[in-house]
Amino acid sequence: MTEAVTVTREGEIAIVTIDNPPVNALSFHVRQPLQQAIATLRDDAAVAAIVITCAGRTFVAGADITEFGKPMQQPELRDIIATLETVDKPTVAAIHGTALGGGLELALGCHFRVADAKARLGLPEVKLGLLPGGGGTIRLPRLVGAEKALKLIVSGVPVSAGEALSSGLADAVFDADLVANAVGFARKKVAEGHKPIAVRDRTDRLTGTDLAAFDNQAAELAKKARGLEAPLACAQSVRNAITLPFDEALAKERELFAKLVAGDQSRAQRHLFFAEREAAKVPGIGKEVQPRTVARVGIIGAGTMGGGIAMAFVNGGIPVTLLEMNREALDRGLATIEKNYSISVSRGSLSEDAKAKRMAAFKPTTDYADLADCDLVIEAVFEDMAVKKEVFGKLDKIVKPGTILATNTSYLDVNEIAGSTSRPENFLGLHFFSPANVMKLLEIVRGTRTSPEALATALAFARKIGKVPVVVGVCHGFVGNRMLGARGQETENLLLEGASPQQIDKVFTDFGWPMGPFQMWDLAGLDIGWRNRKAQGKTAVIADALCEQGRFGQKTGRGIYLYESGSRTPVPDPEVAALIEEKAKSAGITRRSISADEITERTLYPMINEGTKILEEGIAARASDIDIVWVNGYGFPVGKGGPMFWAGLEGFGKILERLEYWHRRTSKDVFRPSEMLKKAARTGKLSDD
Ligand code: 3H9
Repeated sequence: MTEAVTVTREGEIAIVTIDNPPVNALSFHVRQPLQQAIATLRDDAAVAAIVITCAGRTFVAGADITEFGKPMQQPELRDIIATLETVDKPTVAAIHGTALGGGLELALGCHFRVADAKARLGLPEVKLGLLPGGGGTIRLPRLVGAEKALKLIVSGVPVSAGEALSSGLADAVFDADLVANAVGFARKKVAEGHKPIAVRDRTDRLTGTDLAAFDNQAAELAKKARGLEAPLACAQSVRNAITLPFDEALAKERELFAKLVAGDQSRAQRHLFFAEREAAKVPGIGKEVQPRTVARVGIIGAGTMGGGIAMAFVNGGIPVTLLEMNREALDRGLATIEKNYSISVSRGSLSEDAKAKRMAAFKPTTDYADLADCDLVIEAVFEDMAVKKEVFGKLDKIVKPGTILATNTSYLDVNEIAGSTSRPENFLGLHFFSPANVMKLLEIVRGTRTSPEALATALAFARKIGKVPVVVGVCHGFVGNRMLGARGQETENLLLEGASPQQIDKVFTDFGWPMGPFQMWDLAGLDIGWRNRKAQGKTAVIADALCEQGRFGQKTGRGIYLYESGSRTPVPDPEVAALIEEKAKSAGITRRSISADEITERTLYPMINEGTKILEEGIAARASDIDIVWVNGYGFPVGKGGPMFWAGLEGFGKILERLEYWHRRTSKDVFRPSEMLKKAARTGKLSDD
C-alpha cells in the first residue's frame, strides 16, 4: 500500500502529497501523518514554504463520510488546520479536480490557494445535512465576503476555478503543470519576503458588511429550507463569522456541526449519498461487462415527454434524431425545445452560442429510415400496448443489430413489448420523469431477457446525461408509480369520510413534501387519470365528478382547488366541499373528524407496505434503491431519507400495528402487511439492511 501522505522537496520548497484513493477523503490514516508532516516542516529551518497537493484524480473531496456517527479519532481536521495556521512560512494548497468540504477547509487553512483551470471548489456539506465543520463558515467569509460565502455554503454548489479567482477564494489559476506552478508561486511568495497572513487574521472583507442585508438574504434562504435544519445552521454560523471574534465563532460552528451530525436529517442525507452510489451497482453487472458506445439516439415522439428526453440527451452531449408522425407535430416539438432553451438563455444559464449548438444537435425527421444509424432508440408515444408494439415492430426491421430499443412506458408490460421485437436481449424500459430534461430520476426497467451489456450501456448513458439511474423489474407501475398508487388509494375515501383536500395536503407539506396529493392532481391535470380510468372501466367518485364539470386542474383554473387567473396558488372552493359532502351522503357515509395521524396511516403506511412487497418480489434490489426513486422522482423530503429509511425512523412495529388495524377494519389489500414488514417489526430492520 502506498503511503497516504508523502513529503518531497524542490529545493527549499516542501511538497506534501495526500494519496487516499478514490477521492482523497481525510480519513484517520491521512489525518495523522498529515498533521505530523506539517508540524515537522514548520519546524524545519531548511524549508521556506509548503505546498499541499494530492495524487490521483482530485484534491481532497472532504472529510471521510463513513467516519461520521462513530467516535472521531484524533487528530481532527480542525487540529490539522490549527497546526497549519501556526506555520509562519508561506503555505499553498494546489487544487485540481474538486476541493470539497473538509478539503476546501484544509485549503482555507493555507495562506494561499492555487488551482488548475478545470478545478471546482465548494462546501457541499449542506447536502449531507451538515454545515462545514472545519472552520469553512468562519474562514470563507474572510476571503470572499459574507454574502458570497453564504450563497456558496447554503447552496452547496461548487464554483469554477475562474470564479474562485475573481471572488478572492483562489490566488492563481494555471492551465497546466499545477504542482510545478504552485512551487513557483510559493517561491515568489518567499522572495517577496512578507510574513504571510493566515485567513483567520484577515478582516478586510468582513468589515463594513451590511448586517441588515445579510439578514434579509438569510431570511429568504430560510423560507426555502422547508424544514431542513442544515441551511439555517449554515446561515447562523456565517452570521457568527461577522459578529463574533474568530475563536468564538469557530467554537460555535463546532457545536452546530456536532448537533447536526448526530441528528436524523443528516443521517438521512448521508444515507442518500451512499444509496445513490449503491444504486449504480447492479447485481450481476460487474466491471467485466462493457457498456456499448451510444453516439446517436433516436427518439420517437416530440411531445412533452419525447421533447424533454431529447433535450436531456443533447444537454449531455449525445446528438438526437427526433421523429414525429408529421411535419406539423415535429415543428411544434422543436419550437417548444427552442423556447425552453431561450428561457435558459434569458436566465443566463445558457449562452446564445451554446443554444445554437444544442439546436444543431437535433436531426428532425418524419422518416423511420433515418433512425437506422442510431445506437439507441426510445419511444415516447401514446401509452397503448398496440401502438407501442407497432412502433417497435417497424423499428426492429430498420435499426442495426446491436441497437438498443427502449420504451418510455409508465405502466405497460416491458416483457410483452420486448416480445414484439426480434431482440428482447437489447430491449429495456427507460422510465423518464417529466420534465425529462430536468428531473434526475431514471427508472431503467430490466426485462426478463435484457442482456447485461444492454443494462450496463443504459447505466453508462444515464450517468453521462446527468440522471440518477435505478434498475427496476417489470410490474405494473414499476417502483415509483406502483407505490404512488398505494399512497393514493385512500385519498378519496379520506375526503368522503370527513377530511378536506386542504387538510390532507397540509399533512403532506408539513411532512416536507413540496405539495400534497390534491395539489398534484391539479398540477398534473385530472383529465389524464380520468381518461385512463375510462379506458380501464374504472371510476373515482370525486375526481370523475370534477372532470364531468370540466374541472381539470390548474390548466382550466379549477380542479379540486380554484386558481385565480395566472396564479398557481390553490384556493379552497366551497363548491368542491359541497360536492364531497353530497357524494358522501349518497354513499351513506356519515362524515367525521379525521386526524393528521390517520391521514398518514392511510396514505404513507400503505406506500411503505407496497415498498416491502416490491422488495419481496425482487422488483427493486435494495430498500435504498426505493429511497432514491422517491427522493429524485417524487419529491420525498431528503431530510427523511426516502420512504424506506423513514419507515425505520417511524418504527416498523408501529407501521405494522396500524396497518393491521386498518386491515381488520376494511379488509382492503392495500393494508395487508407483507411478510417482510412483519419480519422488520420483529428485527428492527428490513431484511437487506
Ligand atoms: C465534510 O467534509 C465535513 C467537514 O466540513 C467537517 C469535518 C469535521 N467520504 O461520487 P463517486 C466515495 S463532509 C467517503 O462515485 P465521482 C463514494 O462513496 C464531506 N467516501 O465519484 C464512492 O465509493 P464507491 C464533504 C467518499 O467521481 C467513491 O468515493 N464532501 C467521499 O462521481 C467514488 O465517489 C462531499 O460531500 C467522502 N467524502 O465524484 C463530497 N466522497 O466507489 C462528496 C466520495 O465505494 N463526494 N466517496 O461507491 C462527491 O461529491 C463525489 O464523490 C466527487 C467525485 C465529486 C468527489
